[in-house]
Amino acid sequence: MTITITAFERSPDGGQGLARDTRVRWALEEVGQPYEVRLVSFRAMKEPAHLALHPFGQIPTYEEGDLALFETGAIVFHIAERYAGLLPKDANARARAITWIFAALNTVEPPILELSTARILESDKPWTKERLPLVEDRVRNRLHQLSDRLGDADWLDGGFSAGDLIMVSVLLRLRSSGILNEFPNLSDYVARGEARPAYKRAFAAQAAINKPPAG
Ligand SMILES: N[C@@H](CCC(=O)N[C@@H](CS)C(=O)NCC(=O)O)C(=O)O
Repeated sequence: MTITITAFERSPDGGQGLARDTRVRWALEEVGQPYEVRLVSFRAMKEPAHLALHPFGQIPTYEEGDLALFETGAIVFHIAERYAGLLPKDANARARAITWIFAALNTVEPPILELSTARILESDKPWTKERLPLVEDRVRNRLHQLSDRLGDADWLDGGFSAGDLIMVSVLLRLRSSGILNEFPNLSDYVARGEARPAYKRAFAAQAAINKPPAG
């Protein structure tokens, strides 16, 4: 059955791989499933055809036969459940790996997104200078806790799992802030994720679409 995902026609990050279709591409590469990509413009994302797939008018979406999904956590979880390679077989280890998907999205990603909002969307506000250190410290607090848990392990719970895939994807968004470098074991963890051949293929595929025009 053909799998089709949606991605930005032109990603605002210019191909740094931070748009969330990269997570889905990565998961599909890890499990060895081919996929097609439908590119959508910002305008098309808010029109009825796309809203029928994604109620919030965002990317990515995922279509497979008569199944249509949105939300990267749900999409990656679905891929990991349907195809082997991203979740352990042992029931308890599987439940823990799934827990890390939720932890990445519900506990680690929110302060990171708040930081992006403060740095990018609110940079011109008079109160941003005062607020930014507070937001950065909220991120640091989470990273301290995550760093303590990871310790010197390669992955969060045994072998690489969908939980690591989402956690690395979430942490990648922090790189430009410099905060990730304050936690060497986390920046090594992210580098390990990026070194995976499946990640490299996913990154290259989205970069190919978002390359700035020549000249
Ligand atoms: N929680 C959603 C977030 C999706 C999301 O924020 N997508 C961004 C691209 S990475 C988007 O479509 N932004 C454009 C918009 O919201 O209009 C998920 O994980 O799938």
